[in-house]
Amino acid sequence: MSSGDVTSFRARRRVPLGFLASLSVFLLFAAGCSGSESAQEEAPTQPEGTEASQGAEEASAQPNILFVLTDDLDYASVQQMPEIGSLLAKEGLSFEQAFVSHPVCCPSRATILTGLYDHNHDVISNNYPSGGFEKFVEEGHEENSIAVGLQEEGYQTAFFGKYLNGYPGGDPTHVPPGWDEWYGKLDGQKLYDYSINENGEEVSYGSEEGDFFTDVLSGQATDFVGRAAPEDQPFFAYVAPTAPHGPATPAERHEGAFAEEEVPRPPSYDEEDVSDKPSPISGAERITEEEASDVDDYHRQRLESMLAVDEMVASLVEELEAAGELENTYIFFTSDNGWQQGEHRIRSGKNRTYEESARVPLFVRGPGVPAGSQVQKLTLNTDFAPTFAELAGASFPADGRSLTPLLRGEEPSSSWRSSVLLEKLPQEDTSEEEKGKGKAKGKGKAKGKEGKTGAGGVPKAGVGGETAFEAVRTETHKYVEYDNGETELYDLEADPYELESIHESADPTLVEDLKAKLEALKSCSEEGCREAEDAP
Ligand SMILES: [Ca+2]
Ligand SMILES: [Ca+2]
Repeated sequence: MSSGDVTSFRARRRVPLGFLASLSVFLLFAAGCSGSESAQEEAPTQPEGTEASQGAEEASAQPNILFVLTDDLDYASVQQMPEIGSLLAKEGLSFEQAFVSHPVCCPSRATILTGLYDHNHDVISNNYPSGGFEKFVEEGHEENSIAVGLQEEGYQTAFFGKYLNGYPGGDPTHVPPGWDEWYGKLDGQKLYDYSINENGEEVSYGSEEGDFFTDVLSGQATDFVGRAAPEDQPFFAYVAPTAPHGPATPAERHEGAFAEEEVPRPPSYDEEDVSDKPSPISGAERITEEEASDVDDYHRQRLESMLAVDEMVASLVEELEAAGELENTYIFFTSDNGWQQGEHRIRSGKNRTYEESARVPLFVRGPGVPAGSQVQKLTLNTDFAPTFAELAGASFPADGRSLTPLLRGEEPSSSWRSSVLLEKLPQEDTSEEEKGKGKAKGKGKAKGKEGKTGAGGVPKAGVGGETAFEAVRTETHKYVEYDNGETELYDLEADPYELESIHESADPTLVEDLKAKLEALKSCSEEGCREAEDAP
């Protein structure tokens, strides 16, 4: 992609990208030096042919990056995945306070690709004109995504799975700039009878067992890793399954695997007293037995649908190991948003400020990453792009920050953030996903394979439309301002399940302090965001 194709707004953002680093890579390649081991500018030049043996011990200057992004996976559910547990959590870091700023698909994915908060990337919902794929294109983000940045740094880049809601717009052969290989899923969330845009060619899949999307995705991603890992050129693979998002169809071999499972019942499940809560939660009915059964059914489906993702992770790790590149690869595993399943009487859904929506799983393993450790520092989905850039030896202008000091198990030299902004800005349109929230989805499709259990699809939310919000989540508190003027405040140390909003009874000094923090974050940009997040 030449810089002439870039809009001026984004072109401005591109300038600081580490072009010197990529120049040095180019010169080293041109001089016949072998690849990524030699790319670190200050490292002594390695004699040719030593990479394979060294790769097992330390990261090269440009390690491979494998990013696995699930869809609507909540923190509690991932703990039940055996391979992810043993291969990622036990072998890497678990980020225990990982959040997404706007807990819904498209805005979160736009944040991941740009490193920007919603108020800066302006893709604020799943649907055009306030959001969606077309808005992302219109804003010029495709030409300036982290993929473009990494490609410019010498990475071989590949995309697999769910891109942005509304993709591909009018052109099912559209391949965004920045990707050397592209396997973009078409036909929304369907796991049978869908197509994939495979490097500009629309390929259809049917309804046989072998067409199950997560398995097809796993095959394509594993194949790429098998081809790319032995090469000197480092790779960046973005692998985005649609599980466990509705219709949450399990692979046939996994049906019934969680037959005995029930949704966790934390104290916030079917919250006894919601009089402390803003509307519409304060008007929500208690969860009936029948509804609880639907919520449990759907939870089982979600867990079962995740098992194919769990196997995919094992397949990718195995392929990296076989190529001798496992110790030269950072593997990130996370989700675009969390999921409500009965907490605060919300039977299903996301796009809320509550922990179940905004908190996501995040595991990272890779060279120098302490195995089996936990990080309690606040991280956000704005951090991925700058982290990937720094791992590649470059920088990327973003609202977030690089997680690399945390990946090394170090205390960051400068201060770390003590707060993050959660934001759902007012929008003129309502997304299909939100409209559909009250309906059961995924019934009887694809010869009965999709959503065939019980009620079929997503349980009704049981709670009315969601109000726009801006909120600050600190290490100890969450303060929310809703678009309709209501507020909400939790002391997360005393009340981790968010059972009692203290917005009326809290010390006014505390409220003023949180208000000021939120004001500073609402319209922040880049360094301004980091300063606002770091404020004590
Ligand atoms: Ca999602
Ligand atoms: Ca309550």
